Amino acid sequence: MLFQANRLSASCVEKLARKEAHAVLIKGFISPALAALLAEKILDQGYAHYSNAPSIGRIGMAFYEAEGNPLKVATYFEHAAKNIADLRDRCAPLLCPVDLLRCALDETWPAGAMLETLYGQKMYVGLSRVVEPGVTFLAHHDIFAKDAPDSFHARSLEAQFACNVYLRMPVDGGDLQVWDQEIAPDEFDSLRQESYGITPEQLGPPQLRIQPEPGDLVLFNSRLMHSVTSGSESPRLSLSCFIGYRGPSAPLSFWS
Ligand SMILES: O=C(O)CCC(=O)C(=O)O
Ligand SMILES: [Fe+2]
Repeated sequence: MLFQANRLSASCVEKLARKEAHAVLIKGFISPALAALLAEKILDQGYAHYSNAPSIGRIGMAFYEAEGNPLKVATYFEHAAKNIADLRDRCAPLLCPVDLLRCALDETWPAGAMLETLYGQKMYVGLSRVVEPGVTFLAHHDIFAKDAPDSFHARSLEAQFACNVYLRMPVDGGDLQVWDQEIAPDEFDSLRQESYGITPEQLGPPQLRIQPEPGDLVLFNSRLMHSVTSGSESPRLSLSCFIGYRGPSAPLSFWS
């Protein structure tokens, strides 16, 4: 089920946590005009590609990319603060939507919302993700404890939500698909083999298909299988992070 709200509130988070909604859509979290200006500024300075999903462009480094490799984990933390500042700088003097998201959730969630800490270090938040026309973002799940299996803190999450602010969308496609299906980590790893994901066809029809527009915010349960359909003509740009949920009286946390 998709829950649509006019603004981000505690009830959006509660609906996801109680599994009453698979996803929450907030239309116009920022204005389409601001989204267009930000997209231009962010892409202006170029971008790289995921080391473990080379068809997808990104600015910043996702924790998922470290794949538990101690040197890569060290690199991730080394660049965390600088990468947060880099997105803010690219947006300046305009508002950085990830900062708005962090404030909005802190203001609405009774226990507050803060940057995630792992191994005693502050994490990075605010990955810019670019999907080129014709590229399908394969079906996958995102589970923090899988990326940091040795961390009690990562394992203590009750739920994990993916959170995306869309800045630029292709002419057609670029839809987010969510399946009402969780696959156990080991089983998914044997299905995907060397790839980061599996073809959406392997899962049958999705439960939800969301066509975000520039400026929209979508939150969804990231443990459910999800994918992005290929788009036409122009690249798709979104700002992406995760929100960690540890129960109704614990702070929410942010990381990428
Ligand atoms: O870009 C999207 O719509 C979703 C991408 C995704 O896989 C995620 O946010 O975890
Ligand atoms: Fe994902």
